[in-house]
Amino acid sequence: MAASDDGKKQSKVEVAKEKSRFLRGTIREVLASDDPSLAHDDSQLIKFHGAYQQYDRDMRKKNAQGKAERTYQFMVRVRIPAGRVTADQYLGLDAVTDRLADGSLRATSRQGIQFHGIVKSDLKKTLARVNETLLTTLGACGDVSRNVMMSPAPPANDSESRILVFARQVAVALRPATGAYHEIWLDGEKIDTPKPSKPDVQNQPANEEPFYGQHYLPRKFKIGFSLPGDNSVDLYTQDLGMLAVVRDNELAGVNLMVGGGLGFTHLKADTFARLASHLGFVAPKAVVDAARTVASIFRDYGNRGDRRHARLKYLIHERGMDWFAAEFVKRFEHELLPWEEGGPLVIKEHLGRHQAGDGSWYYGLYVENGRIRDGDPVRLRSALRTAVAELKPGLVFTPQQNVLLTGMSVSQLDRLDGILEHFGVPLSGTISAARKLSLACPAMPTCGLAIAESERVSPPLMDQIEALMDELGIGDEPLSVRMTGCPNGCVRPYTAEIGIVGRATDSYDIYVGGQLSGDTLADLVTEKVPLSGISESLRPLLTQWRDERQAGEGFGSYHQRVHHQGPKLVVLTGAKLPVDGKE
Ligand code: SRM
Ligand code: SF4
Repeated sequence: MAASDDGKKQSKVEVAKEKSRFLRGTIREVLASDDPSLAHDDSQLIKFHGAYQQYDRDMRKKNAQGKAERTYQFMVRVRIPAGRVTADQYLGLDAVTDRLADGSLRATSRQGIQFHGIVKSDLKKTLARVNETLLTTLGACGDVSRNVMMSPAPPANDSESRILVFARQVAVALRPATGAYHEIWLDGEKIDTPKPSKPDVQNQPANEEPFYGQHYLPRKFKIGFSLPGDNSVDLYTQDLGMLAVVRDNELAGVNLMVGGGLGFTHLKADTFARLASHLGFVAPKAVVDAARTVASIFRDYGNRGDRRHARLKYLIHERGMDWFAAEFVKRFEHELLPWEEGGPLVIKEHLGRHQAGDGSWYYGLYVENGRIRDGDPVRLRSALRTAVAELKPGLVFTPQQNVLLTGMSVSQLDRLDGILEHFGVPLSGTISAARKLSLACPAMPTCGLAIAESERVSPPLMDQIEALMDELGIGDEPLSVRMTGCPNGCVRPYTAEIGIVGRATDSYDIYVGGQLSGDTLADLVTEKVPLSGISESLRPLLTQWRDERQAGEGFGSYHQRVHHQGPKLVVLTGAKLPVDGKE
C-alpha cells in the first residue's frame, strides 16, 4: 500500500492511475507485443477503456511442462446511455460479434452490451468497429460514472422526453475526457468527441481531466433516471437515483437519492448492500449540476486506501446523511428542496405490444438472461438482425436484460411476429410471468469473480420454479427471481423477491423479500443450497404465500408484512458468510 502526497494510504489501483498519464499506461505497447495477457497496472487501466481481461474458466490448456495455463481473452462493454440505439447501430454491433467475439451479444443489467471471447490481437479492431457505430466503450467500466440508466419505455410526453435529454447530458458531463482512448484505439482520430467538462477540481495543474483529475473516482459510480412510477432501473440500488416528478403534465423536477449499492464480500463485516437514502428535490435546470455535485463529493471524500470499502454507500454510512446533504448544499449552484412524495413505484418488464405516447407501437422482446445468440431451435440473434434490418425500429436495451423495438406500426408488429416465429423465438405472451422478470449474471465461464454457475443454469432452474408454481396453482403470478454467481450482485438479487446468490461451487444462499417496487432489501433465509435443491427449498415459502396472502399481495410484500410488520431497512452483511465455501 503506497501513500499519497497528503500521507493518506493509497491502493495499488490508485497508484496505477496516478502513474498512467491519464489512462495511457503501457497499453499501446503491450497491445503490439506477443504476450497474450496484460500485467496488473494495464489490466486495471484497460477497464476504463471498456475492456476486461478474462480467461475461459472451462478451458485450461496444458503447457510444455504439463501445467494448466489460462487462455486469456477479453470482454468488451459498450456504454449506451439510457440503453437507446438506432437500427444501424444495432446492426453494427451485431457485425462485431460475428467477426471478432464469440457470436453473441450480451444485453446487460445496466442497458449496455457486452462482447465476450475477444483475443488480444483483435481488441483494437473491436473497439474501432464499436466506435464506427458512433457508440463508445470509454467509461463503460473503471472508476468513473458508469452507463447512465433510464426507464426503457419510450417517453410518453414532452416532460418524459426531457428526462431522456437529461440522462444523455449527465452521461456526457461525466464522461472521461482523456485523449488516451483515441490515441490507443483510434490512432488519434476523434470519432465520438467528449465535450469538455467544467473545471472544478481545485488546485489541479492543467490536465486532461478537468472534472476527474488524474485519480478519477475512488471506485465505480452509478446513476439511474426513472420516469414517474417506473422503477425498472432499481433506483434504490444506484449511487445516485433520479426520480422524475411530473405535476400537471409538466416536469416539476427530480427527486434525488444517494448511496445505494449492492456488492459485499464474504467474511468482511464492514461490507454490505445498502439502499439509497432520500436527499431532496431539484428543479429541472439543476439536474446535471446535481449529478456532478454528488460525483464530486465522492471524488473528494471517497476511500482511496481500501477498494472494498470505496463506494459512495460507505462514505454516507460513515459520515451520515446530514453531513452529505450539508456538503452537497455547499457545492451545489442551485437550491436543494425537500423530497417530493410521489406515487408508488413498480419494476416493469415492458414485454409484448404497447402503444407509445406518440401513437406508434413498441414490442418488448424477451431475451433470456440478456444473451442474444443463435441456438437450436431458437435463433434469436438472426431473428433480431432480420427484424432490425427490415423494419428499422429504434432499440432500447432494458434493465431487465430485454430489448424493446420502438417506433413501429401495427402492420410492422405483425411482420415482427412472423419473423420471430420463423426463427423459433417464443412470443413474449407465451412466457410465464416469473420468467419475464427473471435475471441472471454471466458468471461461468467468463467472469473471474464467479464462485458458482448462474446464466448457464438459470433457464433449467426457472423450468423447475415454473413447474412448482403451476403445481401450486400460482403459475400466472409475477415473481422476480434473480440469480448471481457471487455476492457482488450484478443483477441486483438483493432487491428481488427471490435472490439466489452463489456461495461456493454448487452452493447458493437464498434471499427473500425484495418487492416489485424495488425499494426493499431481501433477507437471507436459507444458506448453502445445492442447485438441485433450490426449487424445493422454495416450496414451503411459496405455499405459505399462496395460502395467507392478501388480495393482490406479491410474494415479497407478503414476506415483508409477515416478517417485518411494516417498512424496515434491512442491511445485509457479509459478516457470517464464508469465503469460497470455507467457514
Ligand atoms: Fe457487475 C464486477 C458483470 C452490473 C456489481 N460485473 C463485474 C465483472 C466485471 C467481473 C470482474 O470485475 O471481473 C463482471 C463481468 C462478467 C462477465 O463475464 O461479463 C460483471 N455487472 C456485470 C453485468 C454484465 C451483469 C449482467 O448480467 O448484465 C452488468 C454490467 C452492467 C453494465 O452494462 O455496466 C453488471 N454489477 C452490476 C450491478 C447492477 C447495476 O449496476 O445495476 C451491480 C450491483 C450494483 C452495485 O454496483 O453495487 C454490480 N460487479 C459488481 C461488483 C461489486 C461492486 C461493489 O462495489 O460492491 C463487482 C466487483 C467489483 O467491482 O470489484 C462487479
Ligand atoms: Fe461475476 Fe459475481 Fe457479477 Fe455474477 S455477480 S457477473 S459472478 S461478479
